[in-house]
Parts: sequence; structure tokens; C-alpha cells
Amino acid sequence: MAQKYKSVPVKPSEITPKDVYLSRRDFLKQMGIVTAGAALLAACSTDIPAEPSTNVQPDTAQSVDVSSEELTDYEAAINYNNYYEFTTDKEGVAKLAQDFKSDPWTVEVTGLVNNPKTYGVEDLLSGFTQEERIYRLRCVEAWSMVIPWNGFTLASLLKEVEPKSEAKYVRFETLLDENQMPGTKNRLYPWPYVEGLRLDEAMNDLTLMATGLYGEMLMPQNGAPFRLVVPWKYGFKSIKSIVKIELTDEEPLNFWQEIAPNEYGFYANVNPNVDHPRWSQASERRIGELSRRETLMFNGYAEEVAYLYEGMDLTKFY
Ligand SMILES: Nc1nc2c(c(=O)[nH]1)N[C@H]1C(S)=C(S)[C@@H](COP(=O)(O)O)O[C@H]1N2
Ligand SMILES: [Mo]
Repeated sequence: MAQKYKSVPVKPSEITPKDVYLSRRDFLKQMGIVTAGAALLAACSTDIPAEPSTNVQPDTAQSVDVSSEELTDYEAAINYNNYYEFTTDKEGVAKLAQDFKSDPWTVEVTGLVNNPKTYGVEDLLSGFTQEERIYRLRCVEAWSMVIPWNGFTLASLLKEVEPKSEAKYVRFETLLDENQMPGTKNRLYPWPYVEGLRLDEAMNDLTLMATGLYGEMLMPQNGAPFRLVVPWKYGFKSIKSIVKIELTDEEPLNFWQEIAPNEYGFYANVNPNVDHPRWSQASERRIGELSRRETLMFNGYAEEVAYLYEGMDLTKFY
């Protein structure tokens, strides 16, 4: 399969503009752009996904006039963070998270390792080589972005703690703090948020511990101070605000698997040929574009990661 699927590099034109991605509210102030997007969507609504995208050229914007009602719909479409600890309302996360305390912070690295260690913020920011990585982020809900992250490879951290030979998986845990995270008072969800990777996936060079995006420190709604980014997997694998990393010999049960095992698997590799039980995964809505894109095998990172799944039947749900 490594030869069957090729990697597709992110082109500069694919990068989700910072204003679209980060400060949705500020972006709205550029009314021309916003209204143009809304107008075009209203004009050709039949084949447009429920949540329209945004990146209409400013030139076009000048010539289009729409009402403010459409603006509201448009804002609902792009005010987008998934962070259920705050709220399930994508538009509400940024505001609820604005006072989140991400410093002081510790990340405990424990379990089947020779050198367990608890890292502070400075240890992680200065102890590992910080890089910029431009990655696609493909949510299981079939929308996507392209984001320039800052961070260091998870591999560099794992090498320092030295996984034991019995270690086969890595389990990650998000902070659970009811006082700061109002969504966690909802007992219907199995808090804390947990994710997991196979150790070889965790050691892959693409797997990033993100500390920032667009050259700035991570914002709380994006998972400050440290979050995982696993670009070939659906977005829910990219767990936010990590407090604990544990090396184990058992496959961790992740948050979404626990909630709906028939809909969310452990591997959750982006795969256009395996649909979600309730929707197709063949295409996606790229934030900033008007028409849908075809979803790429392994989100376009096959060359880097297909070897990890040799022998697995990729037509099956994992
Ligand atoms: N702790 C935690 N991590 C999380 C989530 C969450 O609800 N809680 N949502 C996930 C989902 S579904 C996606 S698509 C991405 C979204 O990341 P972004 O808001 O930075 O774009 O975060 C992932 N990490
Ligand atoms: Mo997601």
C-alpha cells in the first residue's frame, strides 16, 4: 500500500489564512470578504455543505452585496473549535476558554519508561527543538483546515524518557478541571478526554507536540499549552491540553471510542473509502473554499505513514 498511495505536499495556497482560522471575529470585520462569501453561497446553495466556507477573494467581495442575516449564518459556520471540555457549541469555545490557565502546567510522562519525568512548561518549550510544520487537519465531521503549527516531535520527548521494550502504546490525557472547563460538568461524557497511539505511530516523525500556531503560543481553544497533532488521523486524535502521557502495553480506549465504538475507532486514519456510519468521508469542506475537496488517503500523508498499516485491511473500519 505504500506504493499505492502517494503523499501530497501542502501547497502554499492550501494554507488556511490566519484570520480565517484564528480570529474569526476579527475576520468578520472585513465585511466585504464576509458578505461576498455569504452571497455566493446563497446563490448556489443546492450543492453547498451545511456550513459554508469563507476565503473569497477581496476583489470579488467589492462587487457583492448581501444582508446581515446571512452574516450571522456565516459566523456560525466559521466560528469553529471542537473542545468539548468547554462546550459542544463550536462557536462558544473561544469565549469560554479565554481565561483558561495554561501556565503553570505540568505534563507527567509515566508508565512503561525507564526515565519517568514530569515536565514544566519551560522544560518542554526549551528542552526540545521547536519546528514549524504545515499540516492539514481533517475533522471526522468532514471539514478541514491547513494550519502552520509550532512544536516539537513527540519522538524527541519519548526518546528522552526511554520506552521499555514492553511498551506498545501511548495514552494521553487532557486536563480535567470543572472550575475552568464548564463542559466537564456534563456527566454524559467519560472525562477526562483520552487518546492513544500505537508506539510506532507516536514515534513517526509527523507526530507533533504542538506549542503554537502561526508562530504564536497556542490559544486556549486550540489546546494550550501542549496538544498533539497527528495529521494523517481524524482531528479527534489530536488531543488538547495534555497533562499526562503514559506508555502502556494495552491499546488505550479513547474518549470517542468509549462514547460510540461503532462510529469512532482506535486508529481513525483519514480514509475516503470508509464512511462514517452517518456520513460519507469521501470529500470534505475546506474552511476557506467554496467547493468541496476530495479527501485524501491518510489525509495526503501516505508516503510517510502507510508502512505503519501494512497488512491491515484498509477497506475496514478501525
Ligand atoms: N481535549 C480535547 N481535545 C480535542 C477535542 C476535544 O473536544 N477535547 N476535539 C478534537 C477534535 S474533534 C478536533 S477536530 C480538533 C480541533 O482542533 P482545533 O479546535 O484546534 O481546530 O481537536 C481535537 N482535540
Ligand atoms: Mo473533530
